[in-house]
Amino acid sequence: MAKKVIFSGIQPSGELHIGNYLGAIQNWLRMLDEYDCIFCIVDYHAITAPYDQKELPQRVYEAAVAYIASGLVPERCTVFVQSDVPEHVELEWLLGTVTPIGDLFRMTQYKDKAKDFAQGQSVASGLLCYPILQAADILLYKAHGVPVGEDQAQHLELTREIARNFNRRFGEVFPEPATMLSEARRILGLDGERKMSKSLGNHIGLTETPEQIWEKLRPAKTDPARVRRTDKGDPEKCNIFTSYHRFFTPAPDLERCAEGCRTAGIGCIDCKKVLFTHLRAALDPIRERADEIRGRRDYVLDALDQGARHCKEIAARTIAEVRAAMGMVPRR
Ligand code: AQP
Repeated sequence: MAKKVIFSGIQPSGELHIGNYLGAIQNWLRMLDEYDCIFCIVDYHAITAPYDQKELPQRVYEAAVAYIASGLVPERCTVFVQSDVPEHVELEWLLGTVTPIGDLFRMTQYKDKAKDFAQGQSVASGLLCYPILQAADILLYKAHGVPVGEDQAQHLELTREIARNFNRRFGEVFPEPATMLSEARRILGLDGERKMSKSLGNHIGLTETPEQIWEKLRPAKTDPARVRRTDKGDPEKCNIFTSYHRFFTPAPDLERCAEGCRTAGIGCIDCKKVLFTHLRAALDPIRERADEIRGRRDYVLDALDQGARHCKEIAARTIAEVRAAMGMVPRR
């Protein structure tokens, strides 16, 4: 029996970070055997926010390197760049005809990201239509599930709504994809206040060196109650514990740090050193592999070409079906 299809993606809007890793990639890696997995580098999405076009090609390349270095290798899944399959944009347009505009304006990501446009600069309509493009990404492959972090749950709800609207109007074409939330639903940044994001400067990069990581980790906020080394704290109020330790540090060390925080038996710097050791155990192999494949440009580009060819075949079939359902039939 054919495996169920899983689709997901990350924007090449900056350096991939441990929020992307815990909220998306780690979850994807667990699905490689059970599902037919398609993972996209969503560059059409990345250009909906202000960006530098000179940097985009390198960002796309680095995202591909990070995917492959994390274990999303072409032998086990399909990795491709969104703009290599322009059918994504055609389907977005077609789905836009069954998407109420009010639904787009109520998306929290739209409201948050619209604020990033400078004062006086009008918000691009592409940002408003972002969730329709995301629905097109998923429905083009008739994906059964979409593994994402919590921030994307609202968009996934809208994707199902769009699929229902389409099916009701034009006949049963699309399955309704399930939201597959990761355990690490929303990793906060080093500021301890906002979601870790590529664009907020509050991230730990997936392929940063140990020196760069420690430089960021050492001064990062902990439980504000722990002003002096002898102050007792609450690990549940410490972002270092709830966002990072919890996911990277295995049981005996995790419990030792939590207890040490409650009793002031361990200082914040020593507690961070424990985390740093486990962070390195997870990230060193990814960085080393990235360093190795970064220079093997043909290997990386071949993987992306192979992915695009596979996706184009599926996309062409779906687009033909959608066009026919909507009355755009071949005239000869
Ligand atoms: N902090 C996070 N915690 C958990 N999951 C996260 N994801 C992103 N940040 C976190 C998950 O990663 C996948 C890809 O996200 P994306 O890069 O396409 O979009 P984003 O969420 O907008 O990522 P950033 O880093 O915040 O990018 P910018 O700064 O460019 O907007 C998704 O599954 C997401 O849930």
